[in-house]
Amino acid sequence: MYNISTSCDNHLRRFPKFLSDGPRVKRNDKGKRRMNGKSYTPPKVWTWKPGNGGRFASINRPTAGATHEKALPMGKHPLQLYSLATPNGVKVTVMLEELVVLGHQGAEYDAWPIRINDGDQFGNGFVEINPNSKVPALLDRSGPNPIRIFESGAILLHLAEKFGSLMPSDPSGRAECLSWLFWQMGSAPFLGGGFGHFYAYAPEKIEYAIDRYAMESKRQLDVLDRQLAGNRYVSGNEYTIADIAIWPWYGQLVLGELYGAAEFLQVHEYRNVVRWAQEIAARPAVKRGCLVNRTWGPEQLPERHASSDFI
Ligand SMILES: N[C@@H](CCC(=O)N[C@@H](CS)C(=O)NCC(=O)O)C(=O)O
Repeated sequence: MYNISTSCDNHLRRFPKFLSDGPRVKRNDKGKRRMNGKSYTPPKVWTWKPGNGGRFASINRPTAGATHEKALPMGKHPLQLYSLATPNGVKVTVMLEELVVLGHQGAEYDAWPIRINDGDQFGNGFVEINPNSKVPALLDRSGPNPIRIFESGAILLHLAEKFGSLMPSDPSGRAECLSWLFWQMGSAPFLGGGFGHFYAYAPEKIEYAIDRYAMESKRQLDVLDRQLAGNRYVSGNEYTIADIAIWPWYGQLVLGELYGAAEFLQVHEYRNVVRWAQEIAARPAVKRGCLVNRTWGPEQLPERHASSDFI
């Protein structure tokens, strides 16, 4: 049993290994790296230098596929989730907790942690359900044949359609909801892989990269702020999978929970986004969803098998 009284904390800030300093290497083998102010001329052919990925060096590599044998655990519910409480993982646990709150018994699920810092995403069992080796991934065993679903947006859509919930059914509402869902899928990599990486994780601060992605992140926040000026939720007056997808990234950002960048990006200026983010953070299912598969910090719930796992 775990207490869920606190709100979602910054997922990445709590990963001790993500926060360890990356190497400050200086390489001149053919191409020159731009380290500590020196310019970089790419060589003719790029080669992988293990260890030069800064804070993510231990899990980044240029090839796909399994690196080791590791079977996935299996629980009793039809839905088996393999994930971690990162922003992409939280989308799915929030969705499932919302469905349970709505009374969908079939949405009860077993959630298993995939410890991405330890390389669990490269075990053969996980790679079978997500060839892209990233959390979250879902196995739906409710039909005659198990269905695997990877990519958080695809999982949200699968669950919304399966339970007929959290996505409008009229063509116009559905189109608006899906447009924002896919907006998130396309936009967040600029915030996470672009801004977050260069601002918080890269082994050196590169002004060009930080400027470029800070500008784009602020533009995206402005897109959301304008949309939320006239709408309670992102795709209208209904809470949908668009909100569930967008909140763990942009909601957490304006609540000061991502990358320690609230002041740098002056997130308080996006008042409609802040209002929306606070409203969503207060939802009981969101609080629970943020806790599931959390393997760090004072409150953890690495596995979830029943609603009674929460206090
Ligand atoms: N587009 C994917 C992104 C998933 C993703 O990037 N997951 C990260 C954690 S938030 C991950 O598993 N990283 C491990 C790795 O890159 O090896 C989705 O939305 O599901």
